[in-house]
Amino acid sequence: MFCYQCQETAKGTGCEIRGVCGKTEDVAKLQDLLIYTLKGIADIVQKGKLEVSELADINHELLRSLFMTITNANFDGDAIEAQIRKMLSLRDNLRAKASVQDLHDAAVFKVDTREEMLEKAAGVGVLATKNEDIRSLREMMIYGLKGMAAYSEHALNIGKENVDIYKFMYKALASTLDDSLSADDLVALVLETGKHGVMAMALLDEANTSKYGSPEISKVNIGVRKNPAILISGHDLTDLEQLLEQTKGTGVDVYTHSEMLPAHYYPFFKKYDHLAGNYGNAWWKQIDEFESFKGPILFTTNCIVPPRKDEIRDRIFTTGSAGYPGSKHIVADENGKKDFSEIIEMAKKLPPPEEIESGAIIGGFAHNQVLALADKVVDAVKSGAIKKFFVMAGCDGRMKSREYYTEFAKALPEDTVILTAGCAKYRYNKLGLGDIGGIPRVLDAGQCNDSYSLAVIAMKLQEVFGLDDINKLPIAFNIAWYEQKAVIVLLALLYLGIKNIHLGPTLPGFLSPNVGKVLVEKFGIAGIGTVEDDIKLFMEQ
Ligand code: FSO
Ligand code: SF4
Repeated sequence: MFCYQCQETAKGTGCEIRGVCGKTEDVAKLQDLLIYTLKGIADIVQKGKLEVSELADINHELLRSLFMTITNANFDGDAIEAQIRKMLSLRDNLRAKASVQDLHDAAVFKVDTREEMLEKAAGVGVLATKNEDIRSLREMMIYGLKGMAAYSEHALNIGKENVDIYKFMYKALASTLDDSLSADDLVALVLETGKHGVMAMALLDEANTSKYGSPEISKVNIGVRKNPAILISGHDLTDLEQLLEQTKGTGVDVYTHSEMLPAHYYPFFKKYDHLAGNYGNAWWKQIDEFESFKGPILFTTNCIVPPRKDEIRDRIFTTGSAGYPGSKHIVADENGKKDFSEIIEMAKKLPPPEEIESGAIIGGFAHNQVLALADKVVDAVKSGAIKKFFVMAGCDGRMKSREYYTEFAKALPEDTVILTAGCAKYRYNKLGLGDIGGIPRVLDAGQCNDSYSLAVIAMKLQEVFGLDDINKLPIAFNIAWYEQKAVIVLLALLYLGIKNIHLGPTLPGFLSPNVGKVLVEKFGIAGIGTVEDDIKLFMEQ
């Protein structure tokens, strides 16, 4: 196996025996074959000039397939094998209908057994592209597509989709099979990926706010009550809605976990009294926190950490693109309805969660809420009360070097404000950093996709201050990344013209030296240094 798609990749260069995330060699290979199958479908769509708006089933399964291969989403080899079979059958039907000539092997290969799949996968993974720069660009694009697919799937679950996103996905996937494309062609496609990332995030923002209202300043309890409870993790708000409806009046409370925390900011969810609070911290702390939670856990997406004990695995349920071998997977019926009764019955028999923290945290600073406070914010900047904003969005992770972000937040001058989104926030959202004239010093916009909100805020401030360049704003970008949704967020920010982004705790292993050089020269991308040096550098910029 070879996988280097996330920040925790072995030695910073690639996992070759087993994933640091816990992904087995077989699962890694099956994921590679699934991606290869998608490339084959894209080849048929592109060469056959097929009308993408007429491919609804395939479009939706394309999102699902890409999402299943995101870091920490699906560890279940059987589920991935089943998805390969489904996509091969869709591919073969499409090919029969389209009758296109000169198709790539990805569009015609045949496999039958799991052994044949694994054998085929060995020759079509990341390392099949020999030139390291071309490989780097192809993979960066694919990782961007994975992030884009995740956001598009959440929007689709709310009934919103954009055919231009699917069209681009086919174009980009097919381009990774085309050996005639130069590095420059691929750089252009990578930037186009960012453009479509903005579209996907805007679509999801529209879907979320049209269904659940605009996030507003909210206080979220981080302590516990005395009732038995279910913990819901991941990013899908429609799953949360269904769970809350089904637990109404059962005596079972629901707590959010990790990236589900921002659900509390939406007006729609405030009517559920049994939505009791947020339990725990970023994804990687689940090993201990699931133990003390006591009740069942529902994963709607990543990030799953392979549980150390069977007892915990048996309390884990997955749905959507998530999966874990031995944990029960809940499938939607043809109307998208999911039956969570087994989880609710399990919760009733288990003890209530054990308290690990108490008090409350504040969030809900997505674009609408911040723009409602725009006068106050602009005044604070003009008067010098706020010197600088720091966008510290992205992900958290296990590496010790991520302590940098807590130290950085603590060391920032008191006239600065942190704009955050994603699970990166858990490194500094409980530090009690105070406020500036009533504006909290940590403004949480929401999930990682709500980084879009931060870009909207920046663009609005650019307009208010009458600046010709977004980079002249007093905003610095110090982003933490982990998995592929962060890749699409980064590409989206680059597309929006944002320069000098610092990316850590380490630069991606999938950047070849030459591709890394392009990012540095064209966009001023940099890594992180020491807290002291970086703060000095940012404040002088
Ligand atoms: Fe985090 Fe995991 Fe949201 Fe990611 S929980 S790391 S970028 O899945 O998606 O921020
Ligand atoms: Fe390694 Fe990350 Fe790939 Fe897992 S997702 S196998 S940790 S590079």
